[in-house]
Amino acid sequence: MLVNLIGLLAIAFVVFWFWPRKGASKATPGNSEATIVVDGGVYEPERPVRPAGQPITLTFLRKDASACAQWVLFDGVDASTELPIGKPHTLTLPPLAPGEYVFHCQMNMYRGTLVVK
Ligand SMILES: [Cu+2]
Repeated sequence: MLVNLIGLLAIAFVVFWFWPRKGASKATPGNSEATIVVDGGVYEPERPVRPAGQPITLTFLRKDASACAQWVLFDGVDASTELPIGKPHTLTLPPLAPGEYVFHCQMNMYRGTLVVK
């Protein structure tokens, strides 16, 4: 019982400690919520631009039903995700250094470039 209470207090402390920072990064301008549409063999926009040094949220909307569009993978970033058809799907990338990061389908046919600066 006492152990549970201590555990709860520890969780509350962790949540309290990290909450303000999370809120701050969310409020930072530039991390726009634009959706990347996957349709007809292309990503639109093909060169989304996002700020460096903060988590990057990308929302993909896959309209393309072909199996080719099923996955999106990022070169040089430990991130990939399966995309449902017709439903927005959010992927969060870790903070990145300025540069260009190619993303593509699992067969490397659909290609886009994430520009971080
Ligand atoms: Cu493909």
